[in-house]
Amino acid sequence: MQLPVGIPLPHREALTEEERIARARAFADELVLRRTVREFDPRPVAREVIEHCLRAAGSAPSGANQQPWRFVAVSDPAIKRRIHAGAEAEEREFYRHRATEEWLQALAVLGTDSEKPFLEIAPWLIAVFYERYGIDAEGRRHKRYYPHESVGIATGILIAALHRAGLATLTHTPSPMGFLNDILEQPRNQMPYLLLVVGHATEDCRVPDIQRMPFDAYARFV
Ligand code: IYR
Repeated sequence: MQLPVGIPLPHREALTEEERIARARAFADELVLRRTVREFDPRPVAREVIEHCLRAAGSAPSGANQQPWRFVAVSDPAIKRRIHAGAEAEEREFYRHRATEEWLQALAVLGTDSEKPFLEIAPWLIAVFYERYGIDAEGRRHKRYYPHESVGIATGILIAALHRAGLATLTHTPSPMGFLNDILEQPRNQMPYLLLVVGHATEDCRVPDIQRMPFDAYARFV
């Protein structure tokens, strides 16, 4: 197939099969060490690190190349305080009223509750949004294609990049997250997708005693 438009592929890497296997193994070996962390240290992280990780995230493939992701990286203590208050208000509702008994039971292994002190302690919060629709100069709305999938992929790359940079992350999903639009002054065509908490784990950080599925339980070859 000859594409009717386009430029020659700008980059490819010539590896031997051996090098390829070694790289694939090393990447997996590194990523499986990632653990979601809920006990963060206040130690700061340079903005440049966050910028590079966001650059990696922005390389994601997206529906019709519309790149519907928007990221707001927050280190301002006053804004973090407001996000903390907004998230805990929703979480209190969740744990007291919204969550079903079955949901609370599924969460028991994580030991979570509505208290989210890490939202002020961690040096960075990255609010992830997806564009529901674009708005052109005439104010017309334009549909975005596969925004959830596109932003999910970008967020996965972001988490991998942050891990590679030696940082701990927590994918936090207070629900609903409309308070993020208000606090961060993001327009209404942007839907909050996830709040990523980023920083260093505390010295004595503990994590839930949970395991990953065995490989054969989630992948097969035909
Ligand atoms: N958003 C709540 C509850 C929660 C829900 C799921 I699904 C999790 O995997 C973890 C927590 C909270 O952050 O506590």
